[in-house]
Amino acid sequence: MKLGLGLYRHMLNDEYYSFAVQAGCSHVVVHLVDYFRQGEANPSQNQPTGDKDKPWGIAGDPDRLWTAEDLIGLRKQIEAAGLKLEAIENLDPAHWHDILLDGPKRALHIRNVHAIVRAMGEAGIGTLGYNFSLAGVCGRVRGPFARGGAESVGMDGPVDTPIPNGTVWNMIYDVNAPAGFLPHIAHDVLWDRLQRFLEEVLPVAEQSGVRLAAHPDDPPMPTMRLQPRLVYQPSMYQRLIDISPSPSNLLEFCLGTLAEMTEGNLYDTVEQYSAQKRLAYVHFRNVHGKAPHYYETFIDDGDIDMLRILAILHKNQFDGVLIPDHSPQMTCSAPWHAGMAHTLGFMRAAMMALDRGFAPTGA
Ligand SMILES: [Mn+2]
Repeated sequence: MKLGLGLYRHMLNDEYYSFAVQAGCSHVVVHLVDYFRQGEANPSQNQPTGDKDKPWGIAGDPDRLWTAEDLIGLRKQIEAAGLKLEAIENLDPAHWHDILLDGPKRALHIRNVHAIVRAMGEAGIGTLGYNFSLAGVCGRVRGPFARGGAESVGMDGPVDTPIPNGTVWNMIYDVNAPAGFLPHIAHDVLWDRLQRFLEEVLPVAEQSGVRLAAHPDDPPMPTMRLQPRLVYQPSMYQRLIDISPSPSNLLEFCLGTLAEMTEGNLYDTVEQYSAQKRLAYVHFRNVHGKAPHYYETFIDDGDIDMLRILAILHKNQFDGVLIPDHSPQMTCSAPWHAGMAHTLGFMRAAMMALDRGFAPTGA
């Protein structure tokens, strides 16, 4: 297993690459979507949070796709810093909103995703994380929930405010959209949209040597903002996998989100999907509680026995990348860095112990 760090778009520079190397990382996962653009409720030195029903920010330029040239430049910069570029996490709503919404630009947006996947293949970037969701990561609150009063993110109940027109995936893709709200759709309608997306994109992904990696719905609720969600219980990941046996149909395996789900046993879930070799990479995060009442914790302080998780991954010979996902903000002048350094130190120690044969009980 390999240690990685997820970096937001504004962190893609030598200062953050040095930080990752210093913390013992060999890999990075990059976000190219600027979640924080004009998002007043969304501080950039934290994970993107927005407010309970305020979006992260404004999506990118619909006409400016990520090109092979852009991506080759990024990969070279990261390699020059001594790291490997493992994955790009998330598509920009500006480039694919009508795939999610089944809107009039759907065919164009499928071509957009094909172009991005081909560019990634050309640049030698092998994994694209995505999150097939209308409401996106939304409806959460911030507060001093974690150990010692550290600022963390959580949920304090369902969020049923409707999604305004021009917004999807918690970002605004059309600032001039007419007043009104997204019409409600049924779960199976959204499953059908995902299936069509995979059927049209997986062949190009395979040809390009790119793996698609699906994040579960965060927070994992049957609906958020009156719209259905797809993977909100552990068993629903199997439905996604069963859509296609393609080697490019994989998971962005988020432990925190899986632990927030109300059904199933997390250790059985990790066993089930890692034994099938369907994990592209892992979000290594801990939480306390279950949706819709949970909060994110320090890595050593939540409901999940992270050592037991690592032992299961090790047993099933997972050799991919683990990244911290999120951490509470530590009280100091660099809250994000301190939280990440704490998490990475824990992960590195746990991985070293496992390599030396220390096995946690219960694995
Ligand atoms: Mn995650």
